[in-house]
Amino acid sequence: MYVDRYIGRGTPFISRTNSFVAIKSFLLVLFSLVVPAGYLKANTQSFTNATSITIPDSGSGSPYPSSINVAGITGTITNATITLNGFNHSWASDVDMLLVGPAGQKILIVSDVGDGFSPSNLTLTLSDAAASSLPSSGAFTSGTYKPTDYSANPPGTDTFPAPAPASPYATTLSVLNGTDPTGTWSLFIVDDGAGDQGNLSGGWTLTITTNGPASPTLRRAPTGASLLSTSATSSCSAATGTRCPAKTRSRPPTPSR
Ligand SMILES: [Ca+2]
Ligand SMILES: [Ca+2]
Repeated sequence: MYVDRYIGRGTPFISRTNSFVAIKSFLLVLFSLVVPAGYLKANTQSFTNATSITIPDSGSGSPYPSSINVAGITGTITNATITLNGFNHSWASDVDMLLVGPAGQKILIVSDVGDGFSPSNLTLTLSDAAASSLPSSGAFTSGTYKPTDYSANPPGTDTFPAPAPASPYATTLSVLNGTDPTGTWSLFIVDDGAGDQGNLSGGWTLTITTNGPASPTLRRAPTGASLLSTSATSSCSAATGTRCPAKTRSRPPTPSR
C-alpha cells in the first residue's frame, strides 16, 4: 500500500528505492539458500581400480602395486577409508597389504588376519572409525573393520619387496588426515606363507573426505517458472537516475458506498 500510494502520486524515487531494497533482500535470501548448500556440504568422493589383483601362493601380488590416481578433489583429507572388493584366499593370514599415499604415507592396513580362514568373495572396508578389528584367527564376514595388523601370527613377518617403501609402517588411516589427496595411491599385496593363494577379484576403492569445497549444485528452476518477473531491477536505478519501465498495474475496483 505504501508503494502504491507513492506511485500514484508521482514520486517514483521512493517507490523505486523500496522496490530495489525488496528485490535485493530477495536475492540475498535466494543466494543464502542455494549457494552454501553446494559449497558447505561434506566433500566425499570414491575412486576405484576394479582390475583384479592376483595373490600368488607366495610372493608379491600382481599388479604390484595396484594404483589409483586421485584428481578433481580439493582441500585436505579429513577422513579416508579403503574397500577391498572380492577378497578370496584359501588361508587369509598369509596376506599382508600396504597402502601408500601420494605423499609417501605408508599404512599397514591388513596383516596376518584370520589364521586358518578361507575368505570367499568378501567386501571389506577398513576404517579407523569401525567398531572392531578383523580377528586374529578364524572366520570373518563382509563389513567394516579397523585396519588390523597381527604380525605375530604365522607366518609372521611382513616384508614388502621394492618398489614398496621400507618399514616402519603406520597402522591407522588417520596419518593421512591433513594431507593433499591428489596424486597416485598404491596398494601393495604380499603373500608370505608357502601354499594357499587368492585374489582381490574386484580390485579396491578409496573413499576420501576433504575439507575442500564441493562443486556447487546449481538448481534448475521448474519449467516455466520465473524467479524475477521484470528486468527493471538491472536496467534502472534511483542512484544513477536511469528510468524504470512504467509499471502496469490495475487498480482495485473502487468500493461502492
Ligand atoms: Ca600363501
Ligand atoms: Ca605377514
